[in-house]
Amino acid sequence: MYPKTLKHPALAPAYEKIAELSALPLWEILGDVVAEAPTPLGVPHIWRYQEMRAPLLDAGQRISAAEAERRVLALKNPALQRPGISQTLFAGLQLVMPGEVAPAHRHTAGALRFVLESSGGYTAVEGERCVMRRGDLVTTPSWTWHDHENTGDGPLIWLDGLDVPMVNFFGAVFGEEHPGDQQPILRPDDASVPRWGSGLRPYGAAHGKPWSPLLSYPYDRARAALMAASAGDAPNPRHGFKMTYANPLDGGHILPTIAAFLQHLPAGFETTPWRTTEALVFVAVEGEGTAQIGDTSIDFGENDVFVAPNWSPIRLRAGRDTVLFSFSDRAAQERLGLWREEADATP
Ligand code: 1HN
Repeated sequence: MYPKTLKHPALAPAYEKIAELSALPLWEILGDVVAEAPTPLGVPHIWRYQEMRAPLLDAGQRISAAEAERRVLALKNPALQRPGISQTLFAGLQLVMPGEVAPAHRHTAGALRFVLESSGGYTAVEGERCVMRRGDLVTTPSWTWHDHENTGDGPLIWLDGLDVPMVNFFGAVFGEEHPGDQQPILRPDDASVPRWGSGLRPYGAAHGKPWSPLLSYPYDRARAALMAASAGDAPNPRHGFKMTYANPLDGGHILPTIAAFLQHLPAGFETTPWRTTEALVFVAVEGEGTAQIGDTSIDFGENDVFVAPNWSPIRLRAGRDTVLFSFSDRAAQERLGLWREEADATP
């Protein structure tokens, strides 16, 4: 409870009496409570897709999606006790085998899915099937019904990103199963894409939710936007070419807690160091390169997932032309007025 060396050791007997009253002398611990700058929580780490895929597919033979409810290998930060990839974020690799359904449920935690391997399938969200092709981003916001189905003939694998640790921290965890395995479908597939993703807002209509009404951000559209920026703009020294997945109604983030990004680093491009209070999870969609995160150097290739803890200087270098998807807790931090960045951080 107290630091090893007390600032005022002569007061130790008095502190014992105070502790008996379930109280603490703040003057002994103030340096921990109000530090000058954040201490990174968790460590930089990479999960290589080819190493993760084998045990995931093995689980696919041993336990059904229905039995598992969610067949997910949770990516646990080696320096954290709880199953989070960072102090604030959950990440996992989920597998649905051909013909399988991961049954419908809902929970207060919000989620995104970034598709890594697919020959056909979808996530149904609130009566709408969001088709899952490689590179597609699908969201299942807080308390929305969602189920997954593989309609292809090969494994359907995606990266799950959830705000579970944040929701746990607030003690706001609720969840329930849907009465059916699959929810009723009310609209055409990917209906939210033409409805909300065409640069028009329905006149007078209010969405009224703290998340994007666009539930699917297909990769072909996202990549085309990124490459148009890349062809027309100068690269940002810290990010190369980087786009934010945006709520089309207000330009905000996709979810109230989680922000997502798509980034192009041309072959040979090296970013200058950058650090931010957000914890960032990256997955390489295309290409390969090196990430220097704090003191750790990470070589990444296609589908590898790596994490940069909060306030760790990040430097990215692309070996080949590289596209990175990333998500972070920045949306929550901005809403809370906490988000900060530092551009001249030395790694
Ligand atoms: C969940 O509901 C899903 O619906 C995936 O696919 C991962 C991790 C923690 C808690 C709930 C899903 C999850 C999860």
